This record gives sequence, C-alpha cells and structure tokens, in this order.
Amino acid sequence: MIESLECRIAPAAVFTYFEGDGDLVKITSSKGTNAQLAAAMNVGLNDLTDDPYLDLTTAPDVFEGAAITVKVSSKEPGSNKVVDGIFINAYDGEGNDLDLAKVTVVGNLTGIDVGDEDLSTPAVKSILASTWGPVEEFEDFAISSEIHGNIGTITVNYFDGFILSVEDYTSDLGTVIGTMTVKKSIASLFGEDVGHIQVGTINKLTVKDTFFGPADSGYVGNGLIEAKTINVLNIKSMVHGARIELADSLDEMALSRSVLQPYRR
Ligand SMILES: [Ca+2]
Ligand SMILES: [Ca+2]
Repeated sequence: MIESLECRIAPAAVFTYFEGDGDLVKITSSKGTNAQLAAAMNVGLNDLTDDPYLDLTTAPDVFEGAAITVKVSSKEPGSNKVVDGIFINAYDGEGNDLDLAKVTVVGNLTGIDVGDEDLSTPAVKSILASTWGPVEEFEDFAISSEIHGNIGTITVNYFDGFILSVEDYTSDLGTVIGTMTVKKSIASLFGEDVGHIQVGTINKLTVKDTFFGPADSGYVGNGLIEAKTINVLNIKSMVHGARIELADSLDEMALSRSVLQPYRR
C-alpha cells in the first residue's frame, strides 16, 4: 500500500489573510486545528498595535510547545513580499500562558509575549525574524515583548524591539538569552524603547553591523541593553550613545570572592 503524502506531513493548522499591499500571509502552527488557529487571530485586539494579533492564550493547552511560522505565500506585483507586522501573544500573566518552540516570521515581528509558569523549560526555543519592532521610523515606541523564562536563540537582521524579562532581570529568575545574532543593526530606528533589551543574561551577543543609540532625539531606552551578565560580546560598532548597562548587584558568589580576594574582583 502506498502511503499518501499527507500522512507523512506533520499535522499543522493553517490560517491565511491578505495584507494591504496584496501579500497573502500564511500562518502555520504545528499544534491545533485550522478552526482553533482562526479563533486565535485578532481575538482580544491589542489596542497598542494595529498589526494582526495572534492570541495563542485563547487556547494555551492546545498551542503549548507549538512551532509557529508566518510568511508570505503568494506574492503580488508591487508588494513588499514580506509580512508587514504581526504580534504573537503567548503570555498574559493570568494563567493562560504557554511556551513555544520555533517561531519564524519572514518579515516583521512587531512583538511577542511568551512563556508559561515553568521557568525550567524555555519560554521559546528560537525566534527567527527579518526585523523585530516597529517598521516605521518615528513610530514613537516599540511594544514590549514580555518574556517569562529563557530564549534559546534569536536571529534577526534588524532588532528594533523591546525584550523585557517578566521576572526581575537582576534576580536569579531573569530571562536568559542563549545566542542572539543581529545580522545588521540594533536600534536602526528612533523611538521609545526601540532596540531595548532588559534580561538577566545573554550568553552570546553578536551584532554584525551597528548598535545605534538615541543621538539627540531624547527617546528613552533607544538603543539600550540592560543585563546582569553578558558572556560573549561581539559588536562591530556602537554609535550615537548606544549603551550597555550591567546591573550592579553583588550576589552571594561575588561576596564570597570578595572575602577571598579583598582587593580584586
Ligand atoms: Ca507585505
Ligand atoms: Ca516555560
């Protein structure tokens, strides 16, 4: 008997919608049904963003651990051929929280809230997006991406978003980012919290081009990394007042070292 092709493809839910520029966007979830995915779209519209809003907290048990892919499946002449912007909600802090596996956006990820109550399992294994944050310059602010737990890897061309550890980033529970690779720039746009990261630890951060700051725009948190620890750091250039601020907290390990080596740290 010949096995049909469909049987060998992992079951997935699909939802499509048209963008203003004519692109047909296809959302795929490795968990759930087409109906459940459709019900998650634009439910509980986030008044912070006009972009499409995928609210997976509508069925956290269904989508727990799902891989989510958002990409343009049918390109129109004259369109930009990428997803213009989508916000993914998988954390509401009210018990409807879930972890995700691989999140892929071929285009702009406006923001993502993610992570269940179990901090021993990653909030999200990986995030791959062309750009992350607002798409227009002087759109004034980046919507916060609230992360409850750790992130395995982040790979983006431009990071203009606002990653915020739900747990106090100066505590032991703060979000840990394993590897973050920015192929172009951080804070390439002006705006409040555009290109702002506040997490406990980044194990490896690579910025292949420029990490920008606010210059004289007056925007707060524009081009700012706050963390307790960054282990491996490789940034080609930092300009315009870009800042990295490490939390000045003396934990037990640091205290014991200071006792052993009173004049050294
Ligand atoms: Ca588009
Ligand atoms: Ca978790």
